[in-house]
Parts: sequence; C-alpha cells; structure tokens
Amino acid sequence: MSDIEKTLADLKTAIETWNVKLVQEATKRAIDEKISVPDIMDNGLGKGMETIGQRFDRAEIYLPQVVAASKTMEAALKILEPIMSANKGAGAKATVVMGTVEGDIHEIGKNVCCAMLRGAGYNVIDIGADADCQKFLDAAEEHNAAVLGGSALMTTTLESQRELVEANKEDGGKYKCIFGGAPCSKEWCDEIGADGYSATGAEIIDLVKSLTQ
Ligand code: B12
Repeated sequence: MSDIEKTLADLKTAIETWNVKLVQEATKRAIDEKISVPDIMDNGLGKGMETIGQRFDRAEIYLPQVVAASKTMEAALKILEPIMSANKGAGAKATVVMGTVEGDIHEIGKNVCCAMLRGAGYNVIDIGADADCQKFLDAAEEHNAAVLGGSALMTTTLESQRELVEANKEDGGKYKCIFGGAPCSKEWCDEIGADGYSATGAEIIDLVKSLTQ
C-alpha cells in the first residue's frame, strides 16, 4: 500500500470509528502529501461516511454513533476549510447560496459541497440547515448570487426543493436552482423544473461552472 493509499484508508477508518484524533492527524498528513481535496473527500472521508450510512440503515449502529461520525467529519472539514478558502476572491467567479432545505437538519453533504465549491474558487454563502425559501432568496439578493443550491436528505423534505423552485419563479426567476442529497435525483430535478442536479460534491463544480459561464 502506498503512503497515499494508507492516508486515504486512515481517513475512511477515522470516520467509521468516529476517531477525531485520527481524522485530524490523517487530514493534516493528506495535505502534506498533496492529496487533492476532491480525493480526500471522495476516496477517504466520504467512503467512511458511506459505511456509516449503510451500517445505520442495517440498524448495526444508532443515532449517537452517526452523530459521533458526523462530528469527526466536521473536525476534518475544519482543517480543510482554510485551504478551500485560500482561493476565495482569487477570481471573479460567481456566488452560490448553499443551504439545507426547510425541515431538514442534515448538513454534512451540503458542507462538503460548500468546501468543494470554495476550493474551486466560487464565493459560497452558507445559510445553514433548515433554511426556508425566503432565507435563500434574501441571501441571494444580498450577495448578488447566481445560483441557489439546496440539499435534502429525506424523502419528506424533497418537497421543500420544489417549493424553492416555485418561490424563485415567483420572485422573477433570477437564480439558477440546483439540488442534491441522497434521495434527490436527476429525474426529480427535471420534474420540479430545477436547473441542475449533481450526485456528488465533486460533480457540483462542473455543474455550477456550466450554469454560470
Ligand atoms: C449523518 C446522518 C444524520 C445526522 C446529521 C448530522 C449533520 N450535522 O448533518 C443526524 C444524526 C443529526 C441525523 C438526524 C436525522 N436523520 Co439522518 N442520516 C444521516 C446519514 C447516516 C448520513 C447522511 C450523510 O451525512 N451522508 C454523507 C454526505 C457526505 O453525503 P450526502 O449528504 O448524500 O451528500 C453528498 C451528495 O448527496 C451531494 N449533495 C448533498 N447536498 C447537495 C446539494 C446540492 C445543491 C448538490 C448539487 C449536491 C448535494 O454531495 C454530497 C457530497 O458528495 C443518513 C443515511 C444515508 N444513507 O444517507 C441518515 C438519513 C438521511 N437520516 C434519516 C432520518 C430519518 C433522520 C432523522 C429524522 C432521525 C430521527 N429519527 O430523528 C433526523 C432528521 C431530523 C430532521 N428534521 O432533519 C433517514 C432519512 C429517511 C428518509 N426517508 O428520507 C436516513 C436516510 C437514514 C435512514 N435510512 O433512515 N441524521
């Protein structure tokens, strides 16, 4: 196993075992080894979170363990954040308002997307979780955004994505609406009249690029 493979494996293990010390050490090591952030996310941390999701689905672990894994993920994102933000303001790239839609408190995927977009040089306004349509529109207006990105992790909160598309239309359709999250799909986005969908944080960069060029 190469050093890089070992680091990615350690990142995955750290999330799976909610080991904050290990995640901090392995994330710093990954940076030293110049592993790209999309690689750190997709082939390290994200893989660990996938396992957590599967184990939770099979009732092998419960909410407290999922929360612990989420906190471990946040500890890693905290270390990666300055690198991501280093690109901030470097160019004249568009502003994206990112939030988790109303009724939904899942933030990890949204945070990953924010980090990826920042890393690619976009100006990201993170309005947090359980954000209603007005909060999206107000933030977009205030920061002169081009894109609204809404994350939903529950089948019940997919409806809030539809509401955001409609609220944007009523407001004059000034912004492109893109969506993601585990229950979201390209078909759903087409059905609700959204402008785009991406399955991962890595793909969101090309999606935003294609909508803002
Ligand atoms: C972590 C987690 C939690 C954590 C969230 C911590 C946090 N700070 O975010 C906690 C423990 C708090 C939690 C709470 C709950 N959860 Co939960 N949770 C999960 C879990 C295990 C993983 C989600 C996750 O973080 N994945 C990792 C990230 C990296 O992946 P991701 O979110 O999919 O994001 C990627 C892509 O989707 C995409 N993406 C994401 N957002 C966006 C946005 C845009 C614009 C784009 C383009 C792309 C994009 O890019 C991301 C990066 O690649 C899932 C299980 C699963 N299999 O998904 C359940 C799950 C989502 N939870 C579920 C439930 C039911 C709940 C609760 C209601 C539980 C309860 N009984 O209280 C509450 C929610 C309350 C509420 N009102 O929201 C269900 C939803 C079921 C359903 N039918 O919809 C799931 C599917 C588990 C299950 N099988 O039952 N949960």
